[in-house]
Amino acid sequence: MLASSLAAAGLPCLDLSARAAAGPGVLARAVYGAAVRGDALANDPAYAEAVAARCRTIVPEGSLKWPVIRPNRETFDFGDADRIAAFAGRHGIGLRGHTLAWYGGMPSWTDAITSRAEAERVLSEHIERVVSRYAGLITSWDVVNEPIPDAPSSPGDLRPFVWTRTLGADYIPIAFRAAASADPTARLVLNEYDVEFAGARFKGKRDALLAIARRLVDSGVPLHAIGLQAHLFADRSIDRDGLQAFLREIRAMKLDVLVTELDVVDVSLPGDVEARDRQVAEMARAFLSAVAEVIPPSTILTWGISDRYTWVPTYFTRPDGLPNRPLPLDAAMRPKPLMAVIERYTRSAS
Ligand code: 9MR
Repeated sequence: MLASSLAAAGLPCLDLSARAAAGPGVLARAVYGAAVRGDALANDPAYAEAVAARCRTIVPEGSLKWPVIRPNRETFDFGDADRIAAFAGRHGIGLRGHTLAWYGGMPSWTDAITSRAEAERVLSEHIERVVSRYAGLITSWDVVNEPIPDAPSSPGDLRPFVWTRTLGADYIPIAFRAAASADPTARLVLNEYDVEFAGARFKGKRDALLAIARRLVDSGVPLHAIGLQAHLFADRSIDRDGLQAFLREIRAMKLDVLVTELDVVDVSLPGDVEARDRQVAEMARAFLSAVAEVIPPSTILTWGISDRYTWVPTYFTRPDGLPNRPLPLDAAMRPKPLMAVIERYTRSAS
């Protein structure tokens, strides 16, 4: 729907065919992209330039979340998301959607939903409206985001929020089916974090994610890929064996893998910038090499592109007061060692 209105407004639609023709060696590698902020794209030319130059796909960091597009029950506000879609169109960049069913920051009007029938109607209608608006433009959706608690008590444990309260575990297949019916061509992703580390809590997360994926696949629900958010923490270690065993199960289910929110939380690393950037890059390398050995990810996105705009300091400020450096470009848009690591696994934008 939006694709035709962009075309009518004279804005170019996506045409990745020239890029796709780059050659067989290149095709084996992931598409690189980043989460973007609409206000920064509009007001910060250096940032917009970096995104346009380096990304082949982008995802709105917040503009498609429920509190933004559904401030109240009656209103849909697509302003921010449309501006990001127009930016992607102007620059021939692909677009992902994030997210349709997530416990994080649900608007308070949804607290009034108590019956199963109403919940199913509101969730399905929301998804149909949002996904059909961007059908053909947003080619990949984080349909369900972070369904599993931080320390799951069993593989079936789900986060409590409006949809589990009213629909139980069924909210997940309901969401995927609604998304597929609104855009049968979109790739539908189940997205989660804390899947890669060593320790019982993280093994619990992998088991719970596999259980959800299996249930969907076994019942013929349209699930196409697992999104590994990959918010890496420098003070944790990657469980290479555990992660690879998990990925082999994913591969056996014939699902793709995307890295959807890569960054490295650097609170525990030394202040020295060179040493810190090196260790951040090394952490990402350890993770990406473990993943790519089992399933080369089709897409690798970082959660932001430049240290100028990152969620990390909101939760993880450094004890020495220095600015965090979790992303591939520094605050002055200069590439860091993390960018070089990502470039080994991705196709270049140019
Ligand atoms: O980076 C996002 C931040 O700007 C928002 O305030 C926050 C709440 O909507 O969400 C952040 O993004 C999260 C993403 O949606 C899901 N995975 C974890 C991300 C970082 O917290």
